[in-house]
Amino acid sequence: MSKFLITSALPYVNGVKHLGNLAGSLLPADIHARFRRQTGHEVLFLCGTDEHGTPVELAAHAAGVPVADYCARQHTVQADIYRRFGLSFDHFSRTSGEANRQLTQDIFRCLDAAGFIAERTILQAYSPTDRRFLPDRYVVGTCPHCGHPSARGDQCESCTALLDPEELRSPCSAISGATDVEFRATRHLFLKLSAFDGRLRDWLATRRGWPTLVRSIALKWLDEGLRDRCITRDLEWGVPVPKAGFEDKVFYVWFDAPIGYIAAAIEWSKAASGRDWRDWWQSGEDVTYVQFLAKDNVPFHALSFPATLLGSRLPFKLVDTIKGFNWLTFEGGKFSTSASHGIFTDTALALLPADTWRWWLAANAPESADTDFTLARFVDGVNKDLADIFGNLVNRCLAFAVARFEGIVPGAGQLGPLERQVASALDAHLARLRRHHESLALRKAAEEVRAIWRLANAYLTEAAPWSAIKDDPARAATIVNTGINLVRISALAAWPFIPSSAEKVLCSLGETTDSVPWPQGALSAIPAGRRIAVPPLLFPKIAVADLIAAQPI
Ligand code: B3M
Ligand code: ZN
Repeated sequence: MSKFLITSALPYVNGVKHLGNLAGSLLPADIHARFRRQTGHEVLFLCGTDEHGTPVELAAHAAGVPVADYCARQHTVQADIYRRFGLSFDHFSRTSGEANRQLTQDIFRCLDAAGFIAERTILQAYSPTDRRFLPDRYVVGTCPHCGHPSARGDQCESCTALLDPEELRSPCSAISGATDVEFRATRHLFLKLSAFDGRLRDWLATRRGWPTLVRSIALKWLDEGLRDRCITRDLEWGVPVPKAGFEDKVFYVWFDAPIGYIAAAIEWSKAASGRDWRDWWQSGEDVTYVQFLAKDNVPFHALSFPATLLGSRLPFKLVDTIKGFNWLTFEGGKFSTSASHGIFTDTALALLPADTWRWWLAANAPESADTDFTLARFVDGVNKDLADIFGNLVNRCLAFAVARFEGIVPGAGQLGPLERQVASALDAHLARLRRHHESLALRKAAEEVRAIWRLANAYLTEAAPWSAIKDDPARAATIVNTGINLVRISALAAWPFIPSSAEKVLCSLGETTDSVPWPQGALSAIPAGRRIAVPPLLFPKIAVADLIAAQPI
């Protein structure tokens, strides 16, 4: 069995994330990690909080606490939320940790020794009002490429272009709003990205299975010509630059953040014996590395991070597949942390169980286009899929078994044409489900799970054990036995998407949930004579009005 190294983009530590962050990297990465574990692969699933950079400093500043304290607190808050969402990280790290500091400095030294670092004098935004430099997000203005009015100094969120602050039109300070922004000369270090053009092109040509979205963003960057990137900043919070003359500067957040993926593995390795991070990051062919991230993160993962690793000449593995996502919008507008627009992950958990959100966000993942989250679509979708289809299947089948067979799985007699039909349809669904997971097609995989639930429901309706029981109890027993096995397979197929509900169903069937196997087509896995129970109501119907009443959104 091959090994899968899976990472989700590291959420900034600056406050609780919204559903868009969950939908666009964390959740799909978790679903894939669960699927790979389920199919018997060895998986290392890593994530962590991205704790450097101006967004974090700005948030700590706004909260009026020292940055380090702010990060520690917010890391715990996010880690707890993700645990409650069922995100099955093997380790949830922090980029401000010692491992990342050391590794970032080591990689920098290697890049410097290899001649890929250049010293240059640049003009940096400076605000006399604020009496400080304004790197990256400390300065906002109009995007020179698309005209977006609140582009940040490092990147335009609207068109994803990476920016240098002096390119912004009408710049102003994000701290004070001051418009007296001037540009002062300061010495900085650059990563010579332009030197990697050919190697990145050749490498990209060997990568398979990347979504068009990701490949086209990467190629667009190459075609426009890679520019050397400034990797240092005039800030106090960050990884210190280990070079004479630069002691008062730190690395740019996007230099150290992806290195945090490797540092996370190092920490994981140190936490228990018998683990070696090198088996994952330096072992070559038997590890497949898949990254999950939103489209604005593509340039860093497809170009600058690979260039950093290639240039270091250290034997690190490069990513095999990048799964990038479009945006989840909220009621027609952008989810926005700053404007408190949208549903945040802590609020979501206070309103409904994690699985309800997980299901909808996966089934409607913003894969080929942006997806608009509306309360009406959400409520309608989860009521139909989870309450009417899956919940109803579990309840009608198991309640009947409990009422008429005293909760003991009856033995199956002769299987009829209907059972054979169901078994072969099921095989086809499961094969497709596996292919969709393998090709990271989240929506299609969810559709296939739904199709399995429907198939099981249709079987019960057609076989009608409640009629058969009247004059052919042996036939009713066969149907109930088949139905219970269909419920098992439905839960196993659903597990990567809605793990906690799937586990409740499996427990009520007397199945172990220590490791959840891939659903095999066999409709006879649950032996006759086993005691089963009806799980508590899995998915009560929800209404838009209840959600708004519980938490005005
Ligand atoms: N924190 C950006 C983001 O959350 C950034 C990702 C880092 S991945 C190494 O969009
Ligand atoms: Zn733009």
